[in-house]
Formats: sequence, C-alpha cells, structure tokens
Amino acid sequence: STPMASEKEAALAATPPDSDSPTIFDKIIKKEIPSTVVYEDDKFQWKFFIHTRTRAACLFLYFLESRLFLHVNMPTVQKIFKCVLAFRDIQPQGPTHILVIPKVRDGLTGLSKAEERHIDILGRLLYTAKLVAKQEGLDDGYRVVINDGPKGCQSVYHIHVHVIGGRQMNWPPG
Ligand code: IU
Repeated sequence: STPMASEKEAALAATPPDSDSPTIFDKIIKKEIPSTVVYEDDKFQWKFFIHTRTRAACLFLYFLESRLFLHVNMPTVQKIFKCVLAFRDIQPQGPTHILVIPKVRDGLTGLSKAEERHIDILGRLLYTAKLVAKQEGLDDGYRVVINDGPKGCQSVYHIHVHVIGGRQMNWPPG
C-alpha cells in the first residue's frame, strides 16, 4: 500500500483518543528507541536569568540546575525548562519531516484535549516548529500540521506538530 494508505490504516487502528496509555513517543523521549533528534530544549536557559542581579545568583541557579534539574525527573520543572523535543519522522512525507512534541504529555493526547493549562506548551510547540524549520533551511515555506482523532488521521496519541518541507505542498491536503 502507499505510505498515505498505511498511515491512514495506522490512524484508524490507533489507540482511542481518550486513552491514558503510554505511546511510542514516551520511548523516544526516554531514548529507549533511537530517533534523530534535531532540537531539544534541555539546556539550562541562561536567557531566562539574564536580568538576575548577580553572577552569584546565576551560579547558584546553575548549581540547582545541575543538582536537581538534570538528575531528577520533575515533570513540572520539565514543563518549564525542558519542555519540547523535535525529531525526524520515520516515514517522511517530504525531504524534511520533523515532529515536535512535549516531553510531558500532561493529558495532551491530541489538540482536541487542550485545556487552559496547556496554552504555554502549545505556544512552545509552534515556536519550536518555526525554529526547526529555520534550522532546516526551509526559507521558502513549509507546512505545519496537527492531526487530530481518527478523521484527522492521528495515529499516535501524544500531541505532535508535523513540520514538513523541502518540496511544493498542495492544497487541499489529502
Ligand atoms: P499522526 O499525526 O499521529 O499520524 O503522526 C504520527 C507520526 O509519527 C507519523 O508521521 C509516523 O510516521 C511517525 N512515527 C515516527 O516518527 N516514529 C515512530 O516510531 C512511529 C510513528 I510508531
């Protein structure tokens, strides 16, 4: 079958949208299965503290970062400091095909499950889509897609933003 057909089959066979069960993306996040990571905001965010008063404060925060943030799995901290991962889709639909996902799903199986508390992560996912598109040199344009539910052809119930480029896109999408 064509890639489109198999993707549709996968979507129709996928875990129901209301499921809380883990997905393949959890394994990708934990690096239990390999993926080609193109962006990961797991670096200490110096920018965030650029206006703090003293260098000592920065060093202290860096100490906290290295002691706590890097060694302890703290979902709330991850949400603020280490929230997104972008990796290459294993079945690319164009020369560039990247998925941008939150490292902590927090109930966000799909866009249709979004709540007020997800507004920040939703913004970060889209902003990361822009960053990786630039990183990939997609200067003449690209497609950003979120599939939702069976009719939207969603096959993995951990929200993800597709960034597809490197070829001319068509409209309407299939
Ligand atoms: P969808 O919007 O839920 O259909 O997108 C899921 C994507 O995840 C799809 O493009 C798959 O090719 C991709 N993918 C992946 O990159 N790695 C995997 O191990 C699996 C799916 I399973």
